[in-house]
Amino acid sequence: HGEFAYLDMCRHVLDNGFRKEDRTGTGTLSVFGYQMRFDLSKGFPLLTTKRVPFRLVASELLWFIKGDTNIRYLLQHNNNIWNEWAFKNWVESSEYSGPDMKDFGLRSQNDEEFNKLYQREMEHFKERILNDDEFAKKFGDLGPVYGKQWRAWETTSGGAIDQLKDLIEQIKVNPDSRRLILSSWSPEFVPMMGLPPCHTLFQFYVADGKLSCQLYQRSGDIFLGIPFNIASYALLTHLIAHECGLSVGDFVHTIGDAHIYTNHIDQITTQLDREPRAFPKLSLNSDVESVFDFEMEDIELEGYDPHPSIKAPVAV
Ligand code: DHF
Ligand code: TMP
Repeated sequence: HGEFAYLDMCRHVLDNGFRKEDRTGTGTLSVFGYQMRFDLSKGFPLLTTKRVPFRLVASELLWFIKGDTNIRYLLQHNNNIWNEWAFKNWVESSEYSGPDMKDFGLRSQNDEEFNKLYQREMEHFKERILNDDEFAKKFGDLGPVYGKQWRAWETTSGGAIDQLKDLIEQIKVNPDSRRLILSSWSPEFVPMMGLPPCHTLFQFYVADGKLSCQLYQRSGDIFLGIPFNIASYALLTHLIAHECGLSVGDFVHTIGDAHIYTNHIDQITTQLDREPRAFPKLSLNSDVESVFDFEMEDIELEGYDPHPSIKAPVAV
């Protein structure tokens, strides 16, 4: 079963990871350099040993594809996965005058009184992003993150490169190319990003009528981020293959710092006790041709029957 690629990595990091402190103050078990491979023709690699909310994976990917960097689109799709990083900019800005939210990520986990205060501020923040255009423009934007680098990479001459459009074109006209690469890592802009890109660079490859994708992810949160990242790149590969008239090959996932946060160990242990079930199947609306025209209702999963979801706090 394809899911063992992921479960084996969890086991490997639990058994061999170094105890390593990290930016968020949480602490991790970590290894450097790990690779997984998923054969996309054998089913869609959405984990079944816990429920992974596919709707959130898909709306995040469409958000990248649109070139959007503002969380407003995500909130309009009931997707809250990027809220903390926009909220952080807001509460650290000079315009914020509410209760002190310093270290809200850690404090909301350890202090129930503070957590209530934080939840209230976050609700208020979301409401303003959705309803106040000026506010959303200023504080909903995460900076020049994925969407910007994928669709409008700034050049020294003041132009912009649509890396995703160029990549798809190259896959069509030059499928044997060894340069089918998209990079989100722009050293000039990294300091301005809400979070420097975790999925840093990816490459496509065509052989035998099949499209494969390899991702280099510099940093991977094994319990929360990676299940999303696997599904997201699997979906991207399907969308591009669909437009290019190719079938899907492998998704190769290469990770730099692959870590389990110490407050996710119980959750991973629970997950490892479960038997994987059959992967679901992805079904795309055949009336839509271009990757750039897909909407949520054009993307459907069939036969997803996972074990129950497992909650865990995200390290901010
Ligand atoms: N920071 C950290 N520390 N880990 C991450 O995985 C991460 N991912 C980011 C941004 N910053 C990050 C963007 N992607 C969740 C999943 C992906 C993601 C952010 C958050 C997450 O919390 N997933 C929950 C469900 C969330 C929900 O239902 O709203 C899960 O159980 O999968
Ligand atoms: P870092 O910038 O200090 O590496 O922190 C980023 C954290 O977010 C790290 O735990 C990796 C995780 N992450 C993912 O695993 N996947 C993602 O897609 C994103 C955005 C973050």
